Amino acid sequence: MSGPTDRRMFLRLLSLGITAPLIAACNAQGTPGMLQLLDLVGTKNEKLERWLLSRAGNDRVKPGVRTAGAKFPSYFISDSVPTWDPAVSGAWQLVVDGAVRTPLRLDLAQLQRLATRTQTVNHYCVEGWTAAVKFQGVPMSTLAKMAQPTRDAGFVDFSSFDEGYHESWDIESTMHPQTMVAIAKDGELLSPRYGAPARVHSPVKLGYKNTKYLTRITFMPKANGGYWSDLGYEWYGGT
Ligand SMILES: Nc1nc2c(c(=O)[nH]1)N[C@H]1C(S)=C(S)[C@@H](COP(=O)(O)O)O[C@H]1N2
Ligand SMILES: [Mo]
Repeated sequence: MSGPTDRRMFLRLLSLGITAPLIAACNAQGTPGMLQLLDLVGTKNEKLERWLLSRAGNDRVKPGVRTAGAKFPSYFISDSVPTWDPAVSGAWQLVVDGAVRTPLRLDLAQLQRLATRTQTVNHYCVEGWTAAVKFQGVPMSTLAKMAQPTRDAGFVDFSSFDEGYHESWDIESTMHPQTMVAIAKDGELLSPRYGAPARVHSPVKLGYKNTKYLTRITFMPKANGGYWSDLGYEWYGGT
């Protein structure tokens, strides 16, 4: 760490405590000193976060809070809205593979038939905003039941067609009842802004762990980082 900015940041971190949103994560980057510090805080934090997850019930939106609807922010790392073009790439499919007994290839119609869950939950972006959002989708536990992960599959990577954006997760968060592959928001199929045709969503992870423009779910014996995680944000990223 060096310089007055890092020092001020450090003091602010101390005063905020370790679970507060640290620095703008969606589109800004910290100085190298900041990132090292975040890494340190991250490792210490992970144990606590895992414990919190093991004790947590389901996320609930406070009574009276309305869903953000079209005001829900929209992020992607590509220069323009990532859009799947079947003429270029063929029909979109979601692949489930890796450490599983039954690899899957599902098209949107199949996912629609499996999309039994609708939930209004909070979305927590590390940048500091939280919004209520209504998603419909396939519980991750349903997909896992179909694919049958092997015993050593302690982690899952969610990857996308948005410039290779991906994030890997621990299996416990993946199997949380509120973790889903969402295909619809506010009763309509996802629009490209929000990650069409399918995206991960769960209130147990910070926004950046929720890969949009999903193409592949890979079960793995080891974590393999992620887009923001590799840039210094905490890998676990639990709420
Ligand atoms: N493919 C992809 N997924 C992504 C991102 C992204 O840039 N590309 N941004 C992440 C971040 S930082 C957040 S807060 C949420 C935002 O979801 P929204 O755009 O539907 O609000 O998506 C996450 N998933
Ligand atoms: Mo975010």
